[in-house]
Formats: sequence, structure tokens, C-alpha cells
Amino acid sequence: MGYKVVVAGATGNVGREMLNILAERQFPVDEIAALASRRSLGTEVSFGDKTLKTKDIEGFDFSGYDIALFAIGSEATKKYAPIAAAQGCVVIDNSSLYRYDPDVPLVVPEVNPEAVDGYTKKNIIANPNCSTAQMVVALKPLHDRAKIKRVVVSTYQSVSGSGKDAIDELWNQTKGMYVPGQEVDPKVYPKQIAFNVIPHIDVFLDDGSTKEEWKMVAETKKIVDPSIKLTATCVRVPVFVGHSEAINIEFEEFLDEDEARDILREAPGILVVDKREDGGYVTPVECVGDFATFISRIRQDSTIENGLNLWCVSDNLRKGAALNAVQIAETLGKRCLKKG
Ligand code: 11C
Repeated sequence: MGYKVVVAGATGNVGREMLNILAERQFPVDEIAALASRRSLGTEVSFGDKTLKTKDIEGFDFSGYDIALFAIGSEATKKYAPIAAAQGCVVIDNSSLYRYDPDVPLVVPEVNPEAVDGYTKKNIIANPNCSTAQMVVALKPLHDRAKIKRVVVSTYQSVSGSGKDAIDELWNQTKGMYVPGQEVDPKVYPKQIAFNVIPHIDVFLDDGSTKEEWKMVAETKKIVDPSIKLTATCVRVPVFVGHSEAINIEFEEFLDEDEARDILREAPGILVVDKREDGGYVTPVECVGDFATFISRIRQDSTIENGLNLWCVSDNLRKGAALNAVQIAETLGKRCLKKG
């Protein structure tokens, strides 16, 4: 006995990962529907050893389904999530549409699993932004021990965070650098991404920050603790998959680097790889396809009284999106929903 599950946006990068992860983690599925927009209708997607033909999300009857994992962007979510929710199906949404709604829980299961219980207000649960998800997995166990006052984070975000066209742009632009006449102008990004870094993710806000940076602030407060002050600089780098973050943390209490390493080793969802030698840390190419959030370079920040630095890397399509959504479904199953 399991659940009747929908994956909406099944042909996209995140939707495909949702199907892979549901199968990999043997989520108890009795029946599954893979939905897509009319444009990708009929496209086949894999679910374990099965092949599913996508169905049209327009007019789809969600009643009878227990859980719908949405990876269709804010605009389509605005249209279809209320329909699915009203038909009795719990929506776990990867877009930013509902994240800041006080009636919608924003959940990272290693951090605030109990928040899932609040799904009943709208029948919707929000999945955080990828750069937030991996960071809060690292922050929470340290916060529980020494109370975080302030975080300064710089991100190094891969192009898969911007979707398939961005992956193609990096690939084609990189190849085009070597072939006269085949240079590729920036289209997805405002500047060249091949062999470059771009300090700009999502739209600019009035205070000079970007929406991606604002999301890290607002989501950390909602998921971990509203008292945490956070400032972020989000940067796009020419990496295909895997977001990296250099995180500086100031605590209320002193936390020794060795104790922090031990705490992180014990914490759920984290793998510590921290040898102070050549290659004794994790880089994005090593985290691709993995479930963990990897922590390296844990060290005291001696310029402040109670400070630590660390390096945090994770697969942004997995912990940053599809894996977290499936973990929410697992948590919902354990805490709230009856099977079959
Ligand atoms: C990026 N973090 O890497 C973004 C992608 O709010 O869900 C995810 C955007 C979001 O570009």
C-alpha cells in the first residue's frame, strides 16, 4: 500500500530528478502520473525501470491523488496548484510562489520537519530555493549548539539552477570560444558565462541586492530562526551542476572548530570531508548525483569573538530541489498522510 503521486513538470531538469529520486528512495508509490505542458505532451520519461508517457496538466483531475510534486515555475503553479489543492491533493511546490505565505509551510526536513503539519491550511507545502536548502542543513545543528547571530554567505551557483537553456548556453559558449565564427552571444545571462563569473542571480531589488540574495535571507528566517541576520552575495559560475557556498558565521557563544566538525558529522543530511591537505575538500563535480550536503574547510574566524568559516557544496537539482521535495513527501507520509 502506497500513495498516488503526481509529478508536474516531469520533462524538466527538476521533474526528471523527482522521478529518479522517488524511484531511488523507493517511495511507496501505488500509482504515478507524469504531467507536462501541452508543448512536451507525449514525451516519455523514466521512472525506475518503467517508462511513463506524459499527460496534459491542463484539465488533469487531481482528485484521488495524494501528493503532487510541482516543478513548473511560479506562473503555471499559480494556475494549477490551487486546482490540485482544492481537489484534495497535497501540493509540494518547488517554485517561489508560496514560500513566503504565512499559511504555507516552507520545509527542509533535516531542519523543520514539524512544519509539515501546517500543510492543512492551503494543502500546499513549499520547497525552498536551492542555495537556501543546502545552507540551512549546515546552519541548523550549529545554531542549536551556539545560537547564530549573523551569517555572511557568498555563493558559487551552477548554471543548471537557471534551467536547460542555461546549460546549453554554457556548453555552446565554451565550445564556441575555440571555433572562429561560432562564438555564442549571451542570451540566458546578461554577460558571458563561459570562463567568467556573474555577480547577479534573479532580478535586482531597490536596495541593490538581488532577489536570489533576498530569498536566502527571508527563507533562512522562516525555516531556521527569524532572529538570524544574514547577508548574501549570489554569483553564477561556469559549473553545470552543484552549488557551492563560502559561509561565515558569527555565534552568541564560542564554538570550537573541532566541536563544530563533530556536530556536523553527526547531523542529518551532512557529509564532512575536511582534511587540511591538497584535495581534502569537496568540489561541485564530486557532489553531482549525491543526496548529501558536503561540508569542508571548517575553521575558526579569528577576526571576531565567536566566528567560524566553512565551505558547503551540494547538488542543486537534488538537495536544492527534487530531493528536498521527495523528503517533504516522505515526512508528510510519516507524520500526516495515510497510505492507500
Ligand atoms: C538558481 N537558485 O540557481 C536559483 C534557481 O527560487 O527556486 C531556483 C530559483 C528558485 O538560479
